[in-house]
Amino acid sequence: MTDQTDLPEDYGAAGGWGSMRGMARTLRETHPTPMVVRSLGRMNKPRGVMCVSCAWPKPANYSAFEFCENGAKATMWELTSARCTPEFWKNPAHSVTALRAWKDHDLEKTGRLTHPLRYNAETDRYEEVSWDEAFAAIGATLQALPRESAVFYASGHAGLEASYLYALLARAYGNNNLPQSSNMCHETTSVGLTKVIGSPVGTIVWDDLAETDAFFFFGQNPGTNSPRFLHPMKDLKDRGGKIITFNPVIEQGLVSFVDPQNPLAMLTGKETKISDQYHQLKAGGDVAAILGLCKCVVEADDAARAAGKADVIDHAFVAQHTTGFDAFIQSCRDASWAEIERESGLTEAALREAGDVYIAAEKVIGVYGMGLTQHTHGALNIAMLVNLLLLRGNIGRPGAGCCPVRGHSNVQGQRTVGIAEKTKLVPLDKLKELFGFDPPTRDGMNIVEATEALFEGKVKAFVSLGGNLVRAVPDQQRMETAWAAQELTVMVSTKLNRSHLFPARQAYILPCLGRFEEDMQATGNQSVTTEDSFSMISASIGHREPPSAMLKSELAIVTGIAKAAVPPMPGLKWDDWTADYSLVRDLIEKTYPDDFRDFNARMYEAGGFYRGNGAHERIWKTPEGKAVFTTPGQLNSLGFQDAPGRYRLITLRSNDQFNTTIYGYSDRLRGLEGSRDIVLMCPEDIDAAGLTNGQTVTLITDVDDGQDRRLAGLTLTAYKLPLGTIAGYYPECNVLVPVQHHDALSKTPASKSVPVRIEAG
Ligand SMILES: Nc1nc2c(c(=O)[nH]1)N[C@H]1C(S)=C(S)[C@@H](COP(=O)(O)OP(=O)(O)OC[C@H]3O[C@@H](n4cnc5c(=O)[nH]c(N)nc54)[C@H](O)[C@@H]3O)O[C@H]1N2
Ligand SMILES: Nc1nc2c(c(=O)[nH]1)N[C@H]1C(S)=C(S)[C@@H](COP(=O)(O)OP(=O)(O)OC[C@H]3O[C@@H](n4cnc5c(=O)[nH]c(N)nc54)[C@H](O)[C@@H]3O)O[C@H]1N2
Ligand SMILES: [Mo]
Repeated sequence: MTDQTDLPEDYGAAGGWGSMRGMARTLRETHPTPMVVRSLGRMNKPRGVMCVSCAWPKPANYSAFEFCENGAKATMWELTSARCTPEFWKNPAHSVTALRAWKDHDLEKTGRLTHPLRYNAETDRYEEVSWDEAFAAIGATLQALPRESAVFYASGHAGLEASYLYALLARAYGNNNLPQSSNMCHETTSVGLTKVIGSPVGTIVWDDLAETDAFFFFGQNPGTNSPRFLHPMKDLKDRGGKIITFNPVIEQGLVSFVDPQNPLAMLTGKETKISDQYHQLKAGGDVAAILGLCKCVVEADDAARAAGKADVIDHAFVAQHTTGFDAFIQSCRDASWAEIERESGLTEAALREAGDVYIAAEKVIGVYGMGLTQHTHGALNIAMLVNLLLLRGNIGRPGAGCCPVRGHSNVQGQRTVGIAEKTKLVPLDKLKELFGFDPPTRDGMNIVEATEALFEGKVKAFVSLGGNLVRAVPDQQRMETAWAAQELTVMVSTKLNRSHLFPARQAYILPCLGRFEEDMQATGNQSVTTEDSFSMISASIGHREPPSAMLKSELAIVTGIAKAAVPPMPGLKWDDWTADYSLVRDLIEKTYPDDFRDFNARMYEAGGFYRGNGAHERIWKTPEGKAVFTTPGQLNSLGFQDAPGRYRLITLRSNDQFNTTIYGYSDRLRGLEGSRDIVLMCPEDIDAAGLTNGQTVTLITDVDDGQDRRLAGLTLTAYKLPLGTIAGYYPECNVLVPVQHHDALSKTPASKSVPVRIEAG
């Protein structure tokens, strides 16, 4: 029998020498071109390059090295000296079908794509094609298709300029089918947060980090996914603040940190303890846990009032700024501690301890990530966190607020400039005025809807501006078949990935420049801009020689497709815009004048310029004109009941990946090395299921919809997890996620609570 106490407890701090070794390993794997250090030195600074990894903001007062372990890995991965040239396909072993047996890691390790490619079904290989031929054929096929049958997907990489024109291309072509990676990610935030505070994005800015008394962390893993966040977290601890974490998995970045940019700390190994309290709740248990915290606040307020002491709830704020308070408070009073304990998996005592910190802190920031958004009732999770913050007026004042940590470096910005399937989010009248055509008024498809339409054979063409959708979406097995059954796939990519291996009848890979590379157009080297998690807009300018003279910028590829797929119109000046991106920024400013005032002038400001956010100023753009308290209809965020033999599967990111890009097999901060084909389960559950640590098992999705979803060949690995919660890696586990298993409100796939069974063998 394996006991919890046998399990490794301490995997070393986040940061520290471990992060150096992690970077060194990627350095060895990628052999990046020399000068990579100079590129790293330019990262996240004015007139430098904005990191291609996550969307964590850049401080205005930057330090010498303003990057992290995983930003460095992402950089080295992009600046690799390896090239995937047309020669690659001439190797007898490299047919598209044969490459399907390769791991994601090995596909991308072939290096940067150098030439535009077209699939040849006869040879089952991609072959070099000229840009002109590719654009002409793509345009002709798109023009021949019914407008609703084409989809224009964007993964959150491309800058605001290319993204704005991409959205314009879709609308000028004739649809609003503009799903984006946030449909799998923070769409729950865009929809759920808007419903309760009238803003689709977080409410804090950089200065709030330095002012706050406490971070309450729900389901976000900064050590791996936003490591530059560790510095403000350490600063908070250094000035005596508190960090309270709710996460089913012990994440080392939330436990301790050694600042790799502090020589003394590195030499002495001085760790900063990060979380004062770590609450390992059940997956899907946040609604109950937060209700418990709110119950503590209500009880403390009652007691304070009875004793004639200062209020604990900010009643003046509640009265002036919110609705729904009475009903919500009643639900706090009605909920029993027994049911809160059962649903959260935490004890009353533990929740009271966390509640005490919340009450004692004058200013609190609520931080969250995929652990809240990727559930069937993910929007309820977010509404609950907002409830907690509203009780003490913790939104819209210095040092307090709501902090969703975004994913891709420009995922938020792409939405800002019109990559949106919902027409209400886009000023269509402005587009008409600026460009002289009638934009389509019917809503387009989000990712789940597009995937379902693909399964039904209704989608005939997919254009992807970045990304690896076949691997990233739910129901991967069905997706592979449906993706390949299309008329046309066009992938704008930097590296080879699994989506390329399921080519449609006509399939193109269009290789683009990365953000570090010079983007020479008729008027010189072009800057691009991105928006981070705090709604700050920054310019980024590449300085390196491109890996191949054949590459085009993302913007030039978008306009190349546009010119071929959309009939010429006087207002559509694709060539002028390609020659000078500042003209595109002028268009963005004209379309969104409040957000982008003096865009071309302000984009080089240190730390970026602030686009503004009503909720930050306590202006609530909800139908009620107020912030909304939400009374929960259930005490967990699940869309299924517990049953014997049914587990809640979390799909995790390792420390050695960026989404579907797998840098390696070291999940250092969890003490897991060497394989991604594993499933983590607590020893008690392993014993109760009659299984043995280390044996091979199969996961089977426990949903009765006629589909057989299973993932075999996983090594069962004893790990410290709550009872009933198990974990495996994303994207491997995507074969197990049913497409209909998504957040009720926003349709974000519920990748953090998939009902599964487990079998030996
Ligand atoms: N290096 C690196 N950086 C990245 C990425 C990457 O893959 N690699 N991806 C980028 C992208 S696109 C995104 S969206 C972000 C994602 O960054 P995060 O939001 O941190 O996403 P995850 O790592 O998927 O999950 C976050 C945490 O949620 C916890 N969790 C799971 N279920 C629950 C639950 O029910 N409740 C609670 N409270 N916690 C739960 C998990 O244990 C995990 O620690 O990171 C971005 N940055
Ligand atoms: N089960 C499960 N599924 C998930 C998640 C989960 O937690 N669990 N997370 C979801 C989330 S949060 C997200 S955001 C999605 C991510 O889904 P995607 O955005 O579709 O996937 P990525 O892995 O980020 O895309 C990687 C590819 O992008 C291309 N690329 C890299 N850099 C560039 C560039 O600069 N330009 C262009 N044009 N292409 C580039 C490369 O070819 C690379 O292979 O996955 C989602 N799927
Ligand atoms: Mo994401």
